[in-house]
Amino acid sequence: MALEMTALLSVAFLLLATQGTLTHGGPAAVPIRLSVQNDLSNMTPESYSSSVVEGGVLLGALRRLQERQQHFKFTVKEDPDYGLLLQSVNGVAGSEREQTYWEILSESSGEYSRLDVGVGCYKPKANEHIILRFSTWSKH
Ligand code: B12
Repeated sequence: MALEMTALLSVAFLLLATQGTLTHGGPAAVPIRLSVQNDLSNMTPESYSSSVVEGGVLLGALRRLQERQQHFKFTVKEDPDYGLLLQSVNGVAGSEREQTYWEILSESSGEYSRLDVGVGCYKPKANEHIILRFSTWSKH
C-alpha cells in the first residue's frame, strides 16, 4: 500500500514538473549590452542591459529595453527591400538632408565591426556589446 502511494505521488510530481516546464519554460534569455553614442552632439554615452530570446533578433532586445527603461526610446521605418531601418534613438532621428543615420556596431575587446544587416535581422550572441552610434554618411 505504502509502495503504491509512493509510486502514485511520484507520477503526480512528474506530471506537475512537466506541466511547469511546458508553461513556464519557453526559450532562454540571451543577455546583451547596449550603448548609445552620439559623437555629433557631444552627449555622454549611455549604457543599458537588455536581453533577447535565444535565436531572436536585435529588435526584440530594443523593444524589451524600451518597455522597461523610461529613458530609452527608438523608432523604426520599414524599407521594402531590407526590412527595418533604425530611424531614431532617444528622440534623435537620422536625416536625409543632414546625411545622418544610426550606425549599428558590435564591439569585442576594443574592436568595432559594423553589422551587415539591420535590427530586424541581426541575431545577437550572448553578452554581445551592441553600439548604436549617431553618424554621418557622405555621397560618393
Ligand atoms: C547607401 C547605403 C546606406 C546609407 C543610406 C543613405 C542614403 N540615403 O543614401 C546609410 C549609410 C544610411 C546606410 C546605413 C546602413 N546600411 Co546600408 N547601404 C547603402 C548601399 C551602399 C546603397 C543603397 C542605395 O543607395 N540604393 C539606391 C537607392 C536609389 O535605393 P533605395 O531603396 O532608395 O535605398 C535605400 C535603402 O537601401 C536604405 N538602406 C540603406 N541601408 C539600409 C540598411 C537597412 C537594414 C535598411 C532597412 C535600409 C537601408 O537607404 C537607402 C536610401 O534611402 C547599400 C548596398 C547597395 N549597393 O545597394 C547598403 C545596404 C543596403 N546597407 C546595409 C546595411 C547592413 C546597413 C546598416 C545596417 C549598417 C550598420 N551596421 O549600421 C545601416 C542601417 C542602420 C540602421 N539605422 O538601421 C546592407 C543591408 C543588408 C541587409 N540584408 O539588411 C546593404 C545591402 C550593404 C551590404 N551588403 O552590407 N546604408
